[in-house]
Amino acid sequence: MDKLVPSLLAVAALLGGTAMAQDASYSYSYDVVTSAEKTKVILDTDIRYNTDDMYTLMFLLQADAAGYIDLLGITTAPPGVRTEVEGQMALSMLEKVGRGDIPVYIGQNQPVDGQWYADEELVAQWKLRLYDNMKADLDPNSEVDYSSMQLGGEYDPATHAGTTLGPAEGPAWEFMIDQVKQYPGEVVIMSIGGVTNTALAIQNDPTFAANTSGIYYMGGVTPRNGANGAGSFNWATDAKAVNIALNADFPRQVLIPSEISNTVILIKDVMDQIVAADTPVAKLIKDVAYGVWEEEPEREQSFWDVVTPAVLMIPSIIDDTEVRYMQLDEQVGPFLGVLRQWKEGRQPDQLNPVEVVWTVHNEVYWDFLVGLYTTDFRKTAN
Ligand SMILES: [Ca+2]
Repeated sequence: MDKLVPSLLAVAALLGGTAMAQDASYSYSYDVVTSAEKTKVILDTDIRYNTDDMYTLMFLLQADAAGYIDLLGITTAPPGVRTEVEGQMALSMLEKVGRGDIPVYIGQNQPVDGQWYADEELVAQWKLRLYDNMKADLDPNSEVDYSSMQLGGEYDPATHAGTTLGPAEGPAWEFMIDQVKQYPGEVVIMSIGGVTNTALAIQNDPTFAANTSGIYYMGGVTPRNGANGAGSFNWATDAKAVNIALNADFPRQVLIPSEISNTVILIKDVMDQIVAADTPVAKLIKDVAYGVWEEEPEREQSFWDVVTPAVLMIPSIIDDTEVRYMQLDEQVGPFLGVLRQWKEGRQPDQLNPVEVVWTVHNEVYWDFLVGLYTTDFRKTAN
């Protein structure tokens, strides 16, 4: 869909605010289509400090406090670091912002079949993704590589994983199944890491996918011209899991492809607006992430996962979208995780449509994000 983009003011007028924040610092109104009553979210994430996943969690916590969604819980996923460590970090973040009420479930570290992953030689030979992560999984005492905490800051265990909270009992996939049974038709799976937990939920409950509200993925290099896409960080970690999900009967599948990182870019001006606020979420971001922006004011940071919740809550933020049909290569070898795609009308019969979001209206996006992070919804709640 290529269309003229009206001016932002015209967009704001068209949107006609159905869910305006009560804080006057919001300069636009937004047509938030979700609500806590109808939209329950499970965040399936390879969360670590100072990653886009951290910003996504903060986004969802504020949206939950604002009543835009009901955040049911967090499930930890590959490929970031070991899922137990991710769980600790998530709990540490939740404790810091006073949201220990959100449960954290530890996900499965290894891919659904687990076969190629356990063969270190094979992985090295084909230079498969996540070799370091695999080593850490096989040897829990090995040094964990935190270099992917790319949004700033040195890793400090006391700050980044220290918490008095503990994870919830039971595997992540079981939590997913239980919640979908409790809220049929209302649960959104927000998959911003490997898709392993979701695939396990599908395998363990044939009614699972159809009874969700849909799945929103971040992953999958998906060239606009229809060419094959290289294995992405999130999806190549468990190509089989992605195919299980793509082939499941979700009412809706939406993909924010990795290419969104080319157009949605965090800059210091936005960070400055965020850290000026005294909300717990803004304070956490300031404490752990702002230092690198002071050291390097000109830096530009891709924002991958954090686009996903905005697309869920404000579909009108989508600038350009198209349906594609896709499968990943799941054979162990040089093409593992490579995405093959078909345009509408040319797809094999058995494949499901995926709504791919190529670009969003960036000004509206950043304005909404800053408003969310900097509004203390608990103070303005009735
Ligand atoms: Ca992620």
